[in-house]
Amino acid sequence: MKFDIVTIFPRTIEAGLAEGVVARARERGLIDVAVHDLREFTADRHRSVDDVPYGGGPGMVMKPEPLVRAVERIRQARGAPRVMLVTSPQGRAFTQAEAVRLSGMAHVAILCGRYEGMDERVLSLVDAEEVSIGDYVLSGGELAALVIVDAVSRLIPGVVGDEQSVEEDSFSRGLLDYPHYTRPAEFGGLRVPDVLLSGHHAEVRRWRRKAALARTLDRRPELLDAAVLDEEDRALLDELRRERSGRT
Ligand code: JAH
Repeated sequence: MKFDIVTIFPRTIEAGLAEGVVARARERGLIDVAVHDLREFTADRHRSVDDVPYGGGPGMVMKPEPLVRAVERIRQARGAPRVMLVTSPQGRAFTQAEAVRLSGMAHVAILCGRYEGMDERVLSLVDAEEVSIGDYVLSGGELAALVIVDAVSRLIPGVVGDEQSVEEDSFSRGLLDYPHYTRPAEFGGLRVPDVLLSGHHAEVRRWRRKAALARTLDRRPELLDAAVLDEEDRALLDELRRERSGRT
């Protein structure tokens, strides 16, 4: 899978790709990430990438010409990306489902916003989709682009060693993950739940499922509306709701 990232901070992107699962995927040729310095597509002697907003007001706006020239270069040199993303707080939510959709694309480009954002005409001219990784303001889209590359790359076969762990990841199942423990069995005065030491695999599965449901109910109850729950899950959830109403 090919990614192209356009940014005024190419070293920030390279630093974020330099280690870990994504770096290994890149070394192994499973993903091909090209990083493009937006200033290389400027035409003036100051290499300007921003300008004052029409209509006045605070801040600066990304100029359209360098962005469109960068996209033209990507198309010539690397082929036409199937999806063009702009990272922005105004975008629709980037979710695990969106990561799955993108992982089926051969080529994705990401334009990183800076300042107050980019000239709105760029979005229609390059046919871009605005995506947001969450409801907070960053200093620019670079960290959001790295988040997208990471979440999408892990879904490409071979990128993560253990396929089962990818399938069982939080959100792949629509629920939060259950608590994890490793040795020693007692630490800081806290014991690992006995059932996990028991070797009763069916009991372990049931405990984990209930713990995942309990966490989701406590922390992200809205996820339960969309989660696909089987009969056992619904019984466990009823049990939890009864336990909770009994205790308060
Ligand atoms: C901030 C341009 N949803 C995360 C996100 C993505 C991009 C930006 N902020 C948050 C951003 C300033 C300028 C983009």
